[in-house]
Amino acid sequence: MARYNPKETEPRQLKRWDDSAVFLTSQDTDKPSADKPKYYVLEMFPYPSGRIHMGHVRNYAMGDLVARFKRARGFNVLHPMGWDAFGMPAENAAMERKIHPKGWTYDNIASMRAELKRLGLSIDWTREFATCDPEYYGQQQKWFNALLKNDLVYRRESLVNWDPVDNTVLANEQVIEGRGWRSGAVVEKKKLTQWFMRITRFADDLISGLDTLDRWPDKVRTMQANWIGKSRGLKMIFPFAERDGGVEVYTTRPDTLFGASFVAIAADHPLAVEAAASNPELAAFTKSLSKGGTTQAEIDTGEKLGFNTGIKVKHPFKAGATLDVWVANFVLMDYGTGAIFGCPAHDQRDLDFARKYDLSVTEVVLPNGANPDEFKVANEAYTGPGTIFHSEFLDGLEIEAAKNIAIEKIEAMGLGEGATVFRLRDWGVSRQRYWGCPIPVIHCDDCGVVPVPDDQLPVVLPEDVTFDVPGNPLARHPTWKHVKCPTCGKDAARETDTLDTFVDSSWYFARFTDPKAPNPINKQAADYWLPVDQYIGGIEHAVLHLLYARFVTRALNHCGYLEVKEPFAGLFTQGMLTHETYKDASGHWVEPADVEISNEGGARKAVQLSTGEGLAIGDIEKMSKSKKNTVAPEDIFDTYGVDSARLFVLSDSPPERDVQWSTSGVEGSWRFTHRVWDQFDTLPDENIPCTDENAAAELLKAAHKAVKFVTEGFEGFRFNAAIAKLYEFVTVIRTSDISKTGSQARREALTLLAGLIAPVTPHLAEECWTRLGHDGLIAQAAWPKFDAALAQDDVYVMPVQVNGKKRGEISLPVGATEDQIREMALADEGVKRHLQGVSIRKIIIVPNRILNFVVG
Ligand code: ANZ
Ligand code: ZN
Repeated sequence: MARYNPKETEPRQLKRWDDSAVFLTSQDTDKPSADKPKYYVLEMFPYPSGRIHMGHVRNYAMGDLVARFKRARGFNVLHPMGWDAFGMPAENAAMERKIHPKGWTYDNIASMRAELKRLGLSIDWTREFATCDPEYYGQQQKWFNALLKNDLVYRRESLVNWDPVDNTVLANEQVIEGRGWRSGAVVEKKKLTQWFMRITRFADDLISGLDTLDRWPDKVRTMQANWIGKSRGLKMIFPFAERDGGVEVYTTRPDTLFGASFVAIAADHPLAVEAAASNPELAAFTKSLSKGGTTQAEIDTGEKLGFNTGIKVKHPFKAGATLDVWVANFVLMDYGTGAIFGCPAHDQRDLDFARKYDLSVTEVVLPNGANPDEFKVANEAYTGPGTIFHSEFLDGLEIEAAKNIAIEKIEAMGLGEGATVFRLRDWGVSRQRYWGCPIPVIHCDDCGVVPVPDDQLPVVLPEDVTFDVPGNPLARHPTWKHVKCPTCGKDAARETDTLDTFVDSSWYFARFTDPKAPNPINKQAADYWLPVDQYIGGIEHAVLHLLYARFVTRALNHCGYLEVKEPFAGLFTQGMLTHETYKDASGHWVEPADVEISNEGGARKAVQLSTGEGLAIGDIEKMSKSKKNTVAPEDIFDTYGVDSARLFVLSDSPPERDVQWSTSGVEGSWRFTHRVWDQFDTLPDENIPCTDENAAAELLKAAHKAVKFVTEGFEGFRFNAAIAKLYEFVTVIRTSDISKTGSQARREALTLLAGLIAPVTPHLAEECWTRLGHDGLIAQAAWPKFDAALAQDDVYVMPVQVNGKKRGEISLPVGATEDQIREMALADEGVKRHLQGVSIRKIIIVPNRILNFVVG
């Protein structure tokens, strides 16, 4: 009996797949593999950080399972791979280690490609590209200019987070407690002219499109809807008390107008700028606000600061009453109208502000059941339901009704109109960095912004750049930016901003459909392959990447590049990998590879291998470099083989949940692969006759049930449940007696088993296939079919209810008649007890489902 040796078989099978080019997808979308339906499966492409990690293994193992399964099921499958290769880490490496970002990136790609290839993924590698390839980003520059022409890209001044040490703009996410995430410098607010993509043009469509994505997790759809933040409210004017005109505010709570105690405007609101011009104290105040971040969390939790401008406005409903206009740091210019009315009793930020500056607090929403004479807010605003009070003509109304009446009244007074606004803001895509896609425009003093003509694209990054001083290497390059204007021929300057890397990843799935096309997108190929049927990736991309990709697809659609509007028909977000953590006596984390666990008398103990010291076992946490609780995929592949690693990450928990890596877990998978091989290895060559028809029938029944269960499990992303069934099936095979079943039934069972494991442990499956006597590849074989009659259960369990409450359960033979069902139910002890002393009015039987006695 030969022991299964993955070290020997895995490279051999990889070579067979390579040699026969089985995973290449036809480019020929005219005759797309004859009558096969298409299936596009894609895992979020990796950032080439240097090494693959266990999270990658899980993500790609899932995608590969789906790809192999669908291929076997008769689909024309597209399963490509590429690299999300621009971004800061390459520049950091350049700064810290004096390596060129390009060299660093392509070296990393080379080593990660080798690791991914070792995983045995059924990928069409001829379609591979990196987003830093000029062939890719040059095409991106083409569609960028098409968007510019279609007014979906524009330039404007905006307030940005500016890191004065790194000399760059930071995204909101990169500002941590008011400081730059890299430099630690206090971030400043700076006005810069930036490029934006007009994502807000599609705000409504991006919300309504969510309804069509019925194969997306609800959670992700909700997160996107919240991010886009559609709300109905009112834009209304508070007229100035002493002159014409007024301040326009945006509110979603016009029902609380009688509780207004002040009006507040953003520091960069035109009225604030005007007032500051003649008020040095106010000018100093607004200047001091230009520090600190602008994230929602910072605004909500940060200190509320204000300055009373002395300007007064009239309350629209209260004759003679006026409100002061303040400049406040929690009011943002680029949301709504940049001005609000504050109602401290029912908004926490307003309340914090009112308490700080001693402004009046008037309750206008009375919680249900509260006493109107006693209800007062203290330091917590009341934002719940209730009825309106202290509000004249709104008194006694519910909130929603009061909103409508207030809007009607303001409209009738000519002071405003009901309006819909979105929280979503246009996407700022300018980055003052080197390692990104150059924005393909030229600035000319006479002609303004001139797009680089298509026939002069790509605008390629210069390679002779320096990273020894902070700032943008493109801007300080001696020659690169100096060019002639393409329109008038005068001296002009290239744009030196590059694109946010989220732009690169917002269309790569479309480029994969024809990665060598001379235009950004080969429409025919894209229309054939898109949408992606199954997209798989981490939940951390629930908002940004997935929203940008949905937007760019709409923008490309708008410019005529493709037909679809939604890029991903199905989305699956897999859970993360976790591992126990270990700490030594001095509090340092210790990596699992240096730890031995023993189990003495039921107590788990950890010892550091390199020192022999005892270790403290800590919590199970997401694998991360900082806690050192990672395991290196290469080590696992070397020790247990690729198939065992794939099997473990797919089998341990439901794919949407976290999976805890453990040595004993992967050892279990490793043992299973051996057990499987042993069944094939011991299959006798000579024919052994069947001596017991029943035994053979039992074995085949188990086989066909397994095929049915696994097929449905793979289809429904219940990989772990399907694999559990495979374990069970292998046990049935092992414990069956071949001298009774005969070798023919055993061979049939094993043939089905080989097919079922092929998407999970593909190398092993090929070995088994060869062992069964096939010359070809199982990767090209059809998916096992089950015989419905054999796969059916003989008995099934039916719950029995009395007046809708479950009182018992009965086991029934398949095909039992209603009379038989009733008889069995009446004989059940639990049911009998509940039928005592009552009369049965009606018996409802839903065949195969449930029985209910209605009694009285
Ligand atoms: C008065 C009011 C009373 C408000 C109340 C809330 C509660 P969402 O739902 O997020 O759209 N707001 C409007 N524009 C703002 C800006 N530029 N910067 C900061 N805050 C702004 O939030 C809408 C609410 O956020 C608006 O409704 C406004 O405050 C505030 F009891 O108006 B509200
Ligand atoms: Zn010009």
